[in-house]
Amino acid sequence: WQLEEGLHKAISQQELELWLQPQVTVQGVISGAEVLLRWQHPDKGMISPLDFISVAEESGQISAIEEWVLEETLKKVKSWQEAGLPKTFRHISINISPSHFMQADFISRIEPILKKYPLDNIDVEFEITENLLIDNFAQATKSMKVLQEQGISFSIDDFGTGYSSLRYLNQLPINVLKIDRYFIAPINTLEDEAPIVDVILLMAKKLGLEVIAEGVETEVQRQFLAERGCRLYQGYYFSKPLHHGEFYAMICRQQ
Ligand code: G
Ligand code: G
Ligand code: MN
Ligand code: NA
Repeated sequence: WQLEEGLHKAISQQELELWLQPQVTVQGVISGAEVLLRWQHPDKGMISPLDFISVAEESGQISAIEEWVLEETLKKVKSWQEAGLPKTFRHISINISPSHFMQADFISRIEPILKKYPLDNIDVEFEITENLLIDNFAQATKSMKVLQEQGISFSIDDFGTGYSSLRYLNQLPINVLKIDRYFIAPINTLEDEAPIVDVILLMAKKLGLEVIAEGVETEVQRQFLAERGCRLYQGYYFSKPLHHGEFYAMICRQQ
């Protein structure tokens, strides 16, 4: 079967689903979520974005998919706000593929979606990668500044695993560094050493950036990070990504 053709159908026949993974504060409150796309294929079952995002990038369907993700996310959060959403829920982040971000009409296609669903008191954050910034510094800078004026904030996904140029950190409107789970996974005891994690936390503090640790799977890891001043976590220890309906039920229960 042809994944690329199937993907075309997935968009038009609403086989794509929003799943969300909670982001949790040091006080144990869900303050935000990352949107993670799922493809529920009628015959093949659930297909992971790992298997179809790269195909969508190559076939040019990534922009249609991520525009859908953005619009559905804003629509959903708006409806949650109307139905009642805890005030502690403050931000939602969406992954943006570099090949989508760098398209010439990216901004002109995103703007109407943002205007259509303005959200009060909730930050909309785009997760981008270091490589996007380094490969396209000038154009990415321009786009980020325009989007920042529309209220978008930015996080660097998988921080520490891309090319390491640091100049973008204080020249671009970046709000959050997401420490890649690769650096969290080896932490087994409170006595372990994690020099890269220490350096990222120190650098973020100096630059006034927030940090989210990704891939937090154990209480030891959570505590290790908390002791070093990291106050936001995402990972299986708190929750796997949940279907949007299940996520909303969970956040309402927490209240
Ligand atoms: O949980 P997980 O299997 O959801 O995600 C696998 C990978 O797919 C992750 O790297 C995640 O960032 C990526 N991903 C999930 N949703 C999207 C999306 O909407 N756009 C892009 N570009 N990547 C996504
Ligand atoms: O690349 P990005 O960081 O956007 O992708 C998030 C990916 O990490 C998703 O595939 C998500 O399901 C996965 N993930 C989230 N929490 C954990 C975790 O605690 N452990 C592991 N191994 N993967 C996780
Ligand atoms: Mn991400
Ligand atoms: Na990541």
